[in-house]
Formats: sequence, C-alpha cells, structure tokens
Amino acid sequence: MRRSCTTRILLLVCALASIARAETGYDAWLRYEPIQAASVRALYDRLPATIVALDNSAVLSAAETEMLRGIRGMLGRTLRVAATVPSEDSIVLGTIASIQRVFPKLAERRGLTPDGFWLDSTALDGHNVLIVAGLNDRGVLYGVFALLRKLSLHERIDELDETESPIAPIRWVNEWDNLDGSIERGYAGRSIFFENNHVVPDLSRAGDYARLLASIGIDGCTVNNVNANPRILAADFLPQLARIADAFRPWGVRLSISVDFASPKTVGGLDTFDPLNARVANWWREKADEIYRAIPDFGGFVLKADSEGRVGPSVYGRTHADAADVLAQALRPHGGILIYRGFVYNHHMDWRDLKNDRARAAYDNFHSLDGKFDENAAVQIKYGPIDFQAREPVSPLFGALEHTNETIELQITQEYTGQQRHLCYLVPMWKEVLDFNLRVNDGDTPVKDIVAGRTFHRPLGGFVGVANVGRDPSWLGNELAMANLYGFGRLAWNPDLTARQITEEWTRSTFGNDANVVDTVMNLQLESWRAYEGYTGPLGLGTLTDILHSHYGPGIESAERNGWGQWIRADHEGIGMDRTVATGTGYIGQYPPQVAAMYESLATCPDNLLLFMHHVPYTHLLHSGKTVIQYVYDSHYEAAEEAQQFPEWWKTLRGRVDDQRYRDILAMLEYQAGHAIVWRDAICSWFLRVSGIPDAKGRAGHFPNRIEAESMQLNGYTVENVTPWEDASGGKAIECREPSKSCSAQFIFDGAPGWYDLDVQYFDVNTGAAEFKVYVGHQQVDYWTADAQLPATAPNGDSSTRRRISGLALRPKDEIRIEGIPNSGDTAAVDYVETVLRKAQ
Ligand code: GCW
Repeated sequence: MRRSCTTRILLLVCALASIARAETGYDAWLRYEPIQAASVRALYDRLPATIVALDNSAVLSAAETEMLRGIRGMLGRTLRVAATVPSEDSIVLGTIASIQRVFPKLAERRGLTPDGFWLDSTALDGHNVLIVAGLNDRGVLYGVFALLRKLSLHERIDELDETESPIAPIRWVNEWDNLDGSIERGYAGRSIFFENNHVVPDLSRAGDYARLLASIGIDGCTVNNVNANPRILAADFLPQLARIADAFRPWGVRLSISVDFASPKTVGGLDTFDPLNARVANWWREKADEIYRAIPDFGGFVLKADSEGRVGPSVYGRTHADAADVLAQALRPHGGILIYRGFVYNHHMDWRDLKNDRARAAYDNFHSLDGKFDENAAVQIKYGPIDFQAREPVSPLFGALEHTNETIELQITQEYTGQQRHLCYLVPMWKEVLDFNLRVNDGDTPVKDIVAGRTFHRPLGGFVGVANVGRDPSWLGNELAMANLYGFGRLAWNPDLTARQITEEWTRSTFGNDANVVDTVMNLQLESWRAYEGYTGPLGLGTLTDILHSHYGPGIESAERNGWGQWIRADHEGIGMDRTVATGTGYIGQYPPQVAAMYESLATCPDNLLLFMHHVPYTHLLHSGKTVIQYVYDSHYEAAEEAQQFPEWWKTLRGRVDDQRYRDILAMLEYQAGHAIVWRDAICSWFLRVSGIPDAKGRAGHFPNRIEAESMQLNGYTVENVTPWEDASGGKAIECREPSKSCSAQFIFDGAPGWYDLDVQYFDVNTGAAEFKVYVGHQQVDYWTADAQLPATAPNGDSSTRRRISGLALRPKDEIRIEGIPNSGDTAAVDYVETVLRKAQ
C-alpha cells in the first residue's frame, strides 16, 4: 500500500516536473503537444492500439518507447505493448528483413539505403497494420520519428506508403567541448559531457541530446574539441568515453573523438609521431583496437593538424594524406572513419604582400593530394574559404577533389553570427551554399551532390555541423537558435528540402499549430540572416567583427595589418580584396572555369560577394545602381530598422506562446534590436570617416535626440576613450572608476512635452555587475543590474547594451540623472542617452 502510494506520488511529481520543464526549451521540437482540435484528433481515430517491436535491440526499444511517448503526449493514449504480432490492428516496428519474415505476403521494398525507412499503412491478414520498417535498426528509429513528426504537423497517416533514405552516410555533429568542461565557441553554458578532466557522472543529458539528434537523422557525434587534449586517448579515459557511447547507443548515434596528432609521443611515450614510422602506425592500430574493445560501434577520429598552432605532418615533412592515412588504416578493420579537417592555413601571413591570401589555403593545401586519401578517410571542408562568416562564397576545394571523400562543415553554434544572442537563422544560407553549382568539368555539380559523394561516385561523404550545445536548459542558450540544429539535421538528411519546409516543420513542432504563431515565427526566422548580414558586414566583407578576440561585436580594423589574413584592404579610396586572376591573388582561378569567369568580371560578379572578390573605389556602382558607400549606409540603416521590428512582431504572440518562452525570447530580441544599432553606428561611422563620403540620406554621423554621456554634467564619472573608437558614440564613454563610490551623470531635457522612450546605452562587462538607477527630477524611474554574460571585460562593441525605459512623460527642463554603482571592475560605463518621442502631449 505504502509502496504504491509512493510510486504514485513519484509518478505525479515526475509528470509535474516534466510539465514544468516542458517550456524551458529542453524538449525542443520533441514536445509532443496534446492535439486538442477534434477534427485533427479524428485523423488518428483508427490508429491501432497495440504496438510490437520485432526485435529487442537497444535501438528498437528506444524506437518503441518513443512511439509510446509521442502517442501518449499528442493523443493521450497509452499504446499496448505486445511481444508478438497480435490478431488485431497493430503498429509493427522492425527491420525490413524481420518484417518480411512475419508478413511474407508483404510486397518487397527495394531501393532503401542504410538508415532509410519505409512507412506503410496496409491491410494484412484482415487487420490494419501500420508498418515502420528500416533497412537497419537505425532506420526504424528514424521512421518512428518521421511518423511522430507527421502527427505533430497534423498530417494524415492512414494512407501511408513512403520510403526515405538519407542522401549521405556521414551526418555528424562536432562538439568543441574541452575536457575541463569549457566549450570553445560555445554560448550555452558548460559541457554536458566533461568536467574537471573527467566525463561527468550523470550522462542523462548526453542521452537526451542523442535523442534530439536521432530525431533529425544525425548518426554521429564527436564529443571533444578539434583542438584536442591528448588525454582523450589515455587508457584511463577510455572507460569514461565508453559511458558516453552507452548513452548514445539507443539512439543510433555513434561516438567519435578528436585526437591530437602527437599522441603517439605524448600519450604513447614513443620518441616520434612521424606518420610514416612503423612504430607510430602500430601505436595507432593498437589504440584503435583498444577503443573498439570498449566501444564496438565507435565512429572514428577527427583530426585538426598543421592548423592554428596544432602540430601536424609538416613536422616530419609529410603530407596531410600521410597523416590521414595512418589513422584511417588503424580504424579501417573496425569500420571506423577518419575525418581530416581541411581548415589549414598560415596564420602568420605577411599582410603587406598583396598576393598573399588566406582564402587560397584550403585548395592550395589539398588539391594536389587528391586521390591520396584512404577510402575510409574524408576531408572536412568549411563551407567558405575563410571561416564561418555571415557571407562567403563556397570553398573552391569542394570542386577540386574528385578522388577523395568530402564532408562539408557548417556551424550551428553562431560564432560569427551573433552567438545565439542575435537571431540568425542559417538554413537559408546553408541552402544557398548546398545548392551552389560549381560546374565542375562544365557539369551540373551542386555542392550538396559533391559532398554526398554522388558527383564523383565516392563511397563516403556527408555533412558535419559544429553544434556546441551546453548545459543551458534550452541546449543552445536560445530557443529560436535550436532551429539551426534542427535545420542542419534535416538538410544533412535531405538537402533538397526547402528552407520554408524545414522552418515550418520546426516551428509547428516547437510552438504548436496556431497560424499566427507559425507565420510570425517563420517570418522572424527567415528574415533574420539577411538582417544580420545587413547590419554587420555587407557586400561579401564578412562579419566585420573583432576577429582577434570575441568574434562578436564590431571591430573592423582587427581584420587588417596582422597575420590572420581576414583582410578587407580598406583605405581612403576603396575597399575589398582583389582576388582576381588578372591583377589579384588568383584565388578566383581555383574555381572551375564557368564560376571563375562569373567572379572575375565586375560585370557578372554578384553584388553580395563584390568586396570578397574585388578591390573597388567607394564610388563604384553596384548592379543595383547604388554606390558601394551608399549601399553600406543603406543596408545598415535598413537592416537595423528591421531588427527593431523583431521584438514588435514577437509581442503579437503574447498569450499564444507559453509565458517562459515568450519572455525569454522577447528579452533576447530586445537585446538584439539594441545591439543592431551598435553595429549600425560603428560600421557607418567608420566608413564615413575612412571614405570621407557623406551618407546621401544624411543619417550616418547624425544622431538627433542623442545626448553623449561625455557632454553631461558628471559627478565622479570620468571621460574615457573606447577602443576601437567606432564602438562608442563619439568614440568615448564615461566610467565610474572609483570602486567605493557611486557616480552620476545628468542633463536637462529640452524636448517638447510628450510620452517618450528613454534609451540608455551602457556597457555591460562581465567582470562584475554594476547597478544603474535613472531619475527624472527626484523620481526614480528605473533600476537595473548589468549582469548579462557578454564576452567583454571593457567598454566596447561587445559590451554596449541598450536599456529602454518606455512610456516616460517628459517635460521641458526635466533633469534626467543616471546613477552608476560600479562593481568589481564593472565601471557602470555609459555611452549616451536617446529620447525618442512616441506621442506628443
Ligand atoms: O573559427 C575558428 C575558431 C576556432 C576554431 C577554429 C577551427 C576550434 O575561431 O575557435 O577552433 O576555427 O575550426 O578549428
């Protein structure tokens, strides 16, 4: 009695906990929201009540459990689990082979490739049978997720007969997690895998993550940073890794790891790591054998070598193929894969030499090695030749390896695209990349077909997304950013899906089927990349961010005059890298002839890549008829204005989305709107100063209603220069540098009487949490703590933040005073205040 009561209480607690947890974003697109509308429920009236799995492997059990969970959630029914096919209507899960054994009369299904599935609602032996069949177990699991997706999209399932197979075998995510628990370029908290140089004791999140991955067809996860800690291969670490693999296994996700090329020496104690040395080859072989004894379904290794300070084969004068092959051969007997990163370049390049060009590096390093990589090795190529910028042309290396397996590397974690604080939905960009026709050998050769191995009939190939989820409840630190993870998986499965299709699927399963919600969220998502590109870096310049540190806020000249090679070559007359064959670095010549001809000529080079390919004067006329400089001003003003609308669109969903996600997302979009203005002003001010050409529309450099903090009456605050200058209005901020004091800045309002928004632009550094109070006369009208975790220790474009105090009734001669209370290195810095009239009174 007592026991059953406890159990019941426990169940209730768990159920409540899962309701409470449901809207933190943790369940992402697998919410299985109850279907309320009778007309929709009626679609599933004839869904069989009984389910049977024809095998009891871990993956099939997970598939069955998922089916129960989904039907329970969406229809409120608990399916009966049968051990054998019952003599009533049923849902049957199994591999094609086992299904055909049970139903010999069933028509044969051909044409599936591994991981593919077949959904069939049919009548057999007088009963309705809903078959979820896969070529392998993983395929069955994917079939279950596909079926549940149909329910969450309110689609019919009573006349199904469809098959799907993935375009490519490699559909992996890379996580750049360090063994100490930090994550390189991770923006959502610490690692779900590691802490203190150990695997964490509780791997339930790793399992839940694998479930999310499986639901979108991802079959592999590399758990540690490509800048690999050699300890990953230490003997005592292996059992820990095996625990992660155990957590992944029911979901058909294979574990793989990044390795350090010097491991034979650092871990193995050899005196060399020369890939052509027999003892080294032997060490890798034994290491692989040892790993497979502990993890029989281990996926393989990822290797970053000779790049950004990582050691590589060049130490011994060997090639990238030599390095790849020694590892590939060790993995081969076990069916493992070696992925070699193509992101190899010299980061100490002489910027004074106008012929130097980092964009050339991947092609220059790899194309002559074509055909030298083993069959179970693949070269992993970032989509663009530089580094995950908001816009880049596709890497010419994709078209240059006809006898080598390739994977494309896309970045889900938004390193250069707003770090999940900005909404920047990348599926439209990825679609452009994947659909881009490189015209290799004058053929029809879109990137998606090349990397899938179709174009050159390669045995391997595929898609890798750098995901970097963290311990934040919403996995990526922002519920809307999860659409990038979802979209990556869907494209890796089928790159022919349209951006709209993917977005709609994600939106409906994440937020429900309310038409207003669906429209608004889809618009936000689908507009966001264009807007982000528009206010950060136009015309192919890349994201004009601080490339030396944060990769976040504006930092234009950080790209210039250093060895990193992200140069934009701006001077007083013009801007852009000349990458032509005729007069520039020759990069354009790395493309097949038709594409090269398009980029080489100013007449045919698309505007959105103009400054990536050419150096032109600011007065150069674009195809659109605008000058380059006017385009820069216009795009920044228009895109920043669009970002101001994002929170307004979202506000129309109040009451239609659960409160927590409504508030979280609103706060994020409001922050983004403010930061878009920081970007707009930084870039426009910089171009105005450097080019000396004014904005024809009179906006750049003119800020009506703005009162610079340095012009206010200051008490305790001192005026300081901000670096780079364009990151603060007027190049200056005020800071309260005496830790023991509070400081104040005040001014007299001289506008017309009315209702105003008062925007306080302040700097939120992450060393401490300063406090701010704002007064109108004697009345305190706002208070906040600057405790956001932005990537900045000083006032600059990373920390610049807008606080909007809306609905203030102001009168001429009102004294407006800001009081800043510094805290632990956070100097309560302020840039300016703007008063925006909303309604005259
Ligand atoms: O984009 C750069 C990142 C590095 C990263 C590197 C890479 C893991 O800034 O943080 O290192 O690329 O892709 O190897």
